[in-house]
Amino acid sequence: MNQAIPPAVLAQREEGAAHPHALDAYWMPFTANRQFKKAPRLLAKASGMHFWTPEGRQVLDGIAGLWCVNAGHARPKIVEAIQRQAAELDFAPPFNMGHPLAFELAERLVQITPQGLDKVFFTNSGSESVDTALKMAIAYHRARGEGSRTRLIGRERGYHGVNFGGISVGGIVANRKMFGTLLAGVDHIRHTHDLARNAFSRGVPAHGAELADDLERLVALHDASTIAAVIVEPVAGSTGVILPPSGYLERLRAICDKHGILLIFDEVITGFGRLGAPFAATKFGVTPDLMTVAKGISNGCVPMGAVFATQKIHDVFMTGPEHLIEFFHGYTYSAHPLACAAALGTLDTYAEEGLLTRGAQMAPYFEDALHALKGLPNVIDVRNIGLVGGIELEPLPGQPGKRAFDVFLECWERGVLIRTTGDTIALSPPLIIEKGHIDQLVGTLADVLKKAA
Ligand code: PXG
Repeated sequence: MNQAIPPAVLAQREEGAAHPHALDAYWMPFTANRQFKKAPRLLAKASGMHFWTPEGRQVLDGIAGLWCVNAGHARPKIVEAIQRQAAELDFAPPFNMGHPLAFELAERLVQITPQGLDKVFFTNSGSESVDTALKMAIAYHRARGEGSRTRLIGRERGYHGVNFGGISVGGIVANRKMFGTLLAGVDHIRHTHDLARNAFSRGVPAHGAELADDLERLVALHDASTIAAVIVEPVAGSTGVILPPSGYLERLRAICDKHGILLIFDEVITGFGRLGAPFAATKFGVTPDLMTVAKGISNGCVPMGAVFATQKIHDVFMTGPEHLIEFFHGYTYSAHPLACAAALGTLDTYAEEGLLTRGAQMAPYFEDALHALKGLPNVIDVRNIGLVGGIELEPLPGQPGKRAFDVFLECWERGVLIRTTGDTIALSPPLIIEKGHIDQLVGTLADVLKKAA
């Protein structure tokens, strides 16, 4: 066999085996590769609230991995479920075939989703969920006989993953600079970030519900008959922890209803207990027509995402000859058995420990700890909801993002993992967090902010 492999390739492989920690081959996602490879930050083990480096240094996880490990790391029920499933049924084709766990998981999920969201379509990530939901919205209108509704509306500063649909409805400048013209027929309403009126709000800010009326402006411009859907994150995470102003989501819902536009909530980070309720939709009492999730659905242990749809949307597809595919979409790994097993273990863990609402109990303590950072050098805003925190810093002149990134590096040195986006520090700890962890997390941050001044 080896004879078929060119000697140069073999030599390279031997080199790789001789240097298992060589960093060259791996092109890292959303990372400053050259900077990282000069001073790598490696994680080798995780349990509960902590990571450990290969050298055995303990690091407190202040961001639930990446907003996903909501039940904490290496939870026994989830680990066992994955192990068992790998030996039992490693893969089953999801097209034309099914396996029992997929159906069981779907039934379990719709028990905790907001009422009305009764159908589940499985994907493997948040990005895939978003593009699936956008396609569903367009196809729904077409199936109803309103094929002119193809326009998609997002929001400035929105983040909806990295696929072409998601970056088109998203409102991130870097995507527009790097990836060309994106999807046609997309427009955006204004974002709701308003430091002048809302800085240091506790929970949802008071000002800005009227920003939902921006949708009326786009309806006046494009006409409702061309608009399929509006997609927003109920609470935006990736672009700096931006909360919906009081009354904003209700108003958006009302305007969508008035014009027959579908409302999509992207709950990839807000789903599964992050805000102290099972979903943001539950928390705010506003139910979308479609809801995208990922991350916490499987506690981040095996990639998985999903789109929830109303019965009404689903049923519009269920016409025509019964032998034909109703929704021409799906992934090889939709409802992967390992992901389903992980998700069922995750739901059990959430239920047993009350994690989908535990954030509400811990939120007042978290809020007080965060708002004690007010007055520290360069802190221009503190925002919080459930177990999400945002601390916005005054940018260094001419070097946006640098001040917050330096804080990230120093926290890492001190054994605390945080996340930064621009000059905002984002905190989203596992929902099993205890008060002592909050003290360590925010205390370390306070020390670093004082030292960095
Ligand atoms: N929608 C939202 C609202 C997200 O937050 C995605 C879609 C895409 O999910 P996938 O699974 O395709 O990555 C996300 C992802 C951060 C950060 O630092 C957040 C995400 C991803 C990476 C970093 O805030 N969210």
